[in-house]
Amino acid sequence: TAAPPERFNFARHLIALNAGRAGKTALIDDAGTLTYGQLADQVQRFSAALQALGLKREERVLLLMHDCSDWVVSFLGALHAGVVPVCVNTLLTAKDYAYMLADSRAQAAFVSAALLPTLQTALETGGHEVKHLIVSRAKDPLPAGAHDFAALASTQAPGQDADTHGDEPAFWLYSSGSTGAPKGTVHTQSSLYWTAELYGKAVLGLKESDTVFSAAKLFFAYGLGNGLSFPLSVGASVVLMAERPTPQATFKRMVDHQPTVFYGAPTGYGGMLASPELPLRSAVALRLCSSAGEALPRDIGERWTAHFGCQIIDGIGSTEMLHIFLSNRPGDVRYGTTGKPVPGYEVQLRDEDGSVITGHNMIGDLYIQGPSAALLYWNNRAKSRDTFQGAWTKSGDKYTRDPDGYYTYAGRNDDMLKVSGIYVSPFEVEATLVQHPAVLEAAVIGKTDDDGLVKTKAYVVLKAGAQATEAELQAFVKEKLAPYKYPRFIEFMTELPKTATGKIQRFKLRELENQ
Ligand code: 3SK
Repeated sequence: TAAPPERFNFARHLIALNAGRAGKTALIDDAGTLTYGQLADQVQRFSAALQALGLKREERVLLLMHDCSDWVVSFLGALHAGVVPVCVNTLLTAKDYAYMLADSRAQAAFVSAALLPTLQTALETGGHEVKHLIVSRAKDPLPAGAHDFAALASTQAPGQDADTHGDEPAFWLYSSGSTGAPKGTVHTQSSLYWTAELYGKAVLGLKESDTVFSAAKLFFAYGLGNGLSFPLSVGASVVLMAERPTPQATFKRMVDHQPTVFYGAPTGYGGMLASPELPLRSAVALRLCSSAGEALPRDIGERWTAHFGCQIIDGIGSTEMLHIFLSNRPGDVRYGTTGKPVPGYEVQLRDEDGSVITGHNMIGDLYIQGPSAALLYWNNRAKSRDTFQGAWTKSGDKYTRDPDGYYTYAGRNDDMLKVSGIYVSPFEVEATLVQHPAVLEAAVIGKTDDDGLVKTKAYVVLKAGAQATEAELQAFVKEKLAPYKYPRFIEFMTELPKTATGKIQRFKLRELENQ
């Protein structure tokens, strides 16, 4: 694959690439469609509008929006202007956004009208002010001084792009760890190019004739490639959905818009297979499906293929590497494994001493080398050094490799849990549970359900004489943290297993679970 030129702007690159497709549908969202010509026009106008507002190259802007064409225009418009979008999860709390605003020192925020109240709480309570608030798809009058997204873009003539360097910080994604605050992961203009070339084109084989649909939202690294950089790099059409990817909502898009490529996570595939509304094979147009976020259980892959006649390409990526670096291939799928390294990336398994494992079926820590690695974590030198080790990036995952070269997931080497494809820190959930007046102690572990998927389970010891129900504690966590972090199961105990020094023995709880 040819390297991008030294001066490289990903938005400019896409506009040039699709110049001959002005009349072709680029984006289909819940409100309508945008052609490639309209998309290029809106991106260049929005870029000019940002510059007219006084936003400068390298300044950060918060992007907090539900998936729709405005998300794509905001992202590419900012990149075009050299302004750096900080793309954040729409499921978080005002406290989380307050942290991200202050950490990134965002100078503006692009926000969906439905998310404006949460953002306003973050701005009021967090102490970091933005100079401009740009609201997408507002039905009610805007707060004083705020701009309407559509009006703002339409008032400007299309602007000139910032002639950025390919290695210039272009956008951030927040990555969470088992302890500490989320880390602003700084990506370059060229990392989007590399993932589209190495994975979207070379592995998935996306084509101009495809219509793609991703249940994973654009604010996830997985969704950003799936629904933006990959399809727009081949001139394909993209279906965008603002609502939660329930089976019903997903089926509706599959039937109404006939996507040929679908991207999801194992929990979503499991939920769809279990749904009585699962459409017939003849009602959809799927030719290829992709999975990431957590290891795809073999049974789910096999049942999906038996029903729809198309394979699920399971891979693993990371926010740090931007997309998938280890994957199955169309025509070479071994369900139950994560496949082989994606050409253009090198992977190593290392033992506890850091030596590279050359043997087979031995568990090692997974390290990756490739051109889409992030530059660093913002404001966090210690964690940057620990993760970005020269050319190599530590993934935090454990893997084995079989004699045929296929890799199989063997867990995390920290305590992070992946639930429905999203990281959850057990410590954060425990720290929240013990804030409940009835809870003395709590320990959270991953429990594998009947589908082979990991769910959070909390073991809870109540204070003497206190009472609480499972539902009450679940609601308590949902109220304090992003709701997806609530423990799916709670078991009450009289005491937790501990070492002589009082440390909770989580492994004993895991053993209990897997008996
Ligand atoms: O979860 C994954 O495997 C993944 C895939 C692509 C991009 C980002 C991530 C975290």
